[in-house]
Amino acid sequence: MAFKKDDNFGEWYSEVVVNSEIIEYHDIPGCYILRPWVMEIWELLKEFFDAEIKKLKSKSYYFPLFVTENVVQKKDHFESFAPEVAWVTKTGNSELEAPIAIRPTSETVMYPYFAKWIRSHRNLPLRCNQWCSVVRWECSNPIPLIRSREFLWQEGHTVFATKEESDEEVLHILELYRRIYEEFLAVPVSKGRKSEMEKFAGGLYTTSVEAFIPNTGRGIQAATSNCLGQNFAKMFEIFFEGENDPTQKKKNKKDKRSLVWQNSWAYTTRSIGVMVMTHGDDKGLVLPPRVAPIQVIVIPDPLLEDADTAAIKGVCGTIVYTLNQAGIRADLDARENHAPEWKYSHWAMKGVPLRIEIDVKDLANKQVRVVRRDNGAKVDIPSTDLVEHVKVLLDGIQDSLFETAKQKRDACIEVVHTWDEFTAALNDKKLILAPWCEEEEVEKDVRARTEGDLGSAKTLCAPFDQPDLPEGTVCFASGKPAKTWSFWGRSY
Ligand code: 87F
Repeated sequence: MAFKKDDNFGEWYSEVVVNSEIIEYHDIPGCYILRPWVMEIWELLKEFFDAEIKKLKSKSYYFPLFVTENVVQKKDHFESFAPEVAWVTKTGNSELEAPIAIRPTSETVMYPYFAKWIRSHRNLPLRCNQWCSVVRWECSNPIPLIRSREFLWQEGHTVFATKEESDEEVLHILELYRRIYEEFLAVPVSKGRKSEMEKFAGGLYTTSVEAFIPNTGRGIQAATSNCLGQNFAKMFEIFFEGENDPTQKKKNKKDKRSLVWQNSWAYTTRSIGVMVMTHGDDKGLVLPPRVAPIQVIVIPDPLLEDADTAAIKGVCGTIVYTLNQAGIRADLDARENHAPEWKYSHWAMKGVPLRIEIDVKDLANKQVRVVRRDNGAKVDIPSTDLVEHVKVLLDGIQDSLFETAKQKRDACIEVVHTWDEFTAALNDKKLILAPWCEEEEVEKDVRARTEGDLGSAKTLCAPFDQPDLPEGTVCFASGKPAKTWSFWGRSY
């Protein structure tokens, strides 16, 4: 590695994602090739999340990549996003009569069909999820996995008869997102509610999990779960005929139909970028065991004589087999064109949590040497109870990566009460927790007053986990009575 994480974080990140073989740059700026090492991580996350939402009776769909023109432009809510929409204007040599948009998100593709499919309360809830890629032609500086012009995500779109069901699901999904980050990627996040300025404009309210990158002092939206209320139902005329329920609000007195309640929620391959930024070090990637495509790499050590070679390779093969049988993702690197030291740094670069080395001496002692990627600790373990030891080590690495990341993140949180404390903390790359009046004008004003080369400060979320807000506490920016504690900072 030519760059160090603490010296030049941006260059370090670009180097890590390429050298660890997760990303290759493409000739179109902002577009990247996702190689097997990152696709396997994505698939492990997908396996967990897909199984969880299927327990909630979510069904898989696939809607077209293309959106007609009027559908993107007529809806006010998407107007602000318009500059990021990519268009197809030509097929072969002929101009299209009407340009076709490439989906930046699928509301306008899906909801006309929801209106068609939903007739009565018997059609509800409708729970739809698709795994796909979307295109947002961003012009700000792209970062692999973090801000790319095409990215992979899941988008869930659900429809309910009541607000209660909708509210409950928003939080259930948000908890799944927290688990993806904290239990799989070992990245600490805060659950909370987005401000009026930062929420999805088309919806009623937006909840999110927010992560923080200490090196750059930037917050990053890690995933969102939106309650859309009935806004889209009105726009797309999605009604259902209920049972005779006098409490249900009707469009008009004669109308037996009610508007549906909707949610939408998504997380993307950005999650893996956040994980790389959080745990990576000057030797490369550091993977949490639960998402590591290979959890244990077994490397035979220098071979002296033919007899030793065969014996060592044999033992290595048996170890891999035994670990695999126990459900551990282990693999053997038996390549003869590379020295063991080369293999050590290769697998360190790729972030494999544990490496097992075996040499002649180990062979004789019926033991193996196990080396941790996260802290370099080495232990000699009897071959006989390897499986148990490896399981304990992998769990230990998973916990320790999370704890270390959480300590680093927590050390960045700064509670401020005044504007001066706020700007000082911002310059200090802190994750700021401040009492706020929750007025949109004040957030606009904070953005304007902090504008500069690094971008302006904005709210990340109002964490659900609120500290005490004593009577009389005032907003750090406006001096008006504070309504909530909110996280502020620069962000990705
Ligand atoms: C960019 C271009 C066009 C974000 C965009 O949060 C439209 C959009 O609608 C856009 N960038 N958004 C908001 C996406 C909202 C919503 N979509 C479904 C979600 C969850 C998944």
